[in-house]
Amino acid sequence: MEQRRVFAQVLTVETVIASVVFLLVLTALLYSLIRRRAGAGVGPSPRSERPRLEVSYLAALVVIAAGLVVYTASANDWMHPGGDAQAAGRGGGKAAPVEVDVTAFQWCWKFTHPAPGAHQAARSGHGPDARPAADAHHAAEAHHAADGGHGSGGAHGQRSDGARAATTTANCRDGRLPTLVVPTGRTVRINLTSLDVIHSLWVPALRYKMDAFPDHTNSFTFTVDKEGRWIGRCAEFCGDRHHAMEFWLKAVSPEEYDDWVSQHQQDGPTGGAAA
Ligand SMILES: [Cu+2]
Repeated sequence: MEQRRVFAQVLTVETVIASVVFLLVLTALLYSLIRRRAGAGVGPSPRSERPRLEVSYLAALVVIAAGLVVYTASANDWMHPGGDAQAAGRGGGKAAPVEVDVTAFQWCWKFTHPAPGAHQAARSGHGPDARPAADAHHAAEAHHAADGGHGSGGAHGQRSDGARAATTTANCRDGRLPTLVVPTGRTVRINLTSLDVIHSLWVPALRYKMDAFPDHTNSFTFTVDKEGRWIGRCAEFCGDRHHAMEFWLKAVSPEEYDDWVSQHQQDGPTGGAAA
């Protein structure tokens, strides 16, 4: 919920500053309208320009705008650290983050929870080429599940690159939404990509939002500190069924999460989306 707190603060500061600027402009406008209205007996000013006044309000606006940009960008950077800071899972304890690969597709979502350690092995063992290959494999499966029309939140394990992953998907039709299960109190790293066009993962209540691009993986980390269930949706218009492209984000206790993952791993590939 750290992200919700930080972004609520950013929004509050921006709203207050914007309101003050709006009120100042409105007041100046009303003042000049009333003061110089017809019948008030005040003629036009003989001066055509006021360079000092103009430069000073220009400077004030530049300072405000620059301050807002720096403040917003640094809050965003704090919530979405890159490079070494991200590798260390900043903001959520020292333990390795729980990884979830999220794949957006027209028009639903797929969540893959790799077996612990699978990501590290893939990164050090096969280099950057390992992920696109794995994603292409996921891609075929996700389309299969979506086209089959029976992916009602079904889950199954799979054995890509030797490690068993727990996967959930659905087709986002007739209320069949997939659920992204995460543990409370642990850093979760989402690795987000798309199979086709640009989508955007958005959980309005928690202020999580990140674009999903084809042939590219965006990552962000977050920690949910209480159990609950929140609706998530696609925030980037992506075609016919964009409006229906929703999912649930569900936070459960770490014990429940571990049970959930091992149960869905044990289901094996045959316990698939048809269940
Ligand atoms: Cu979409």
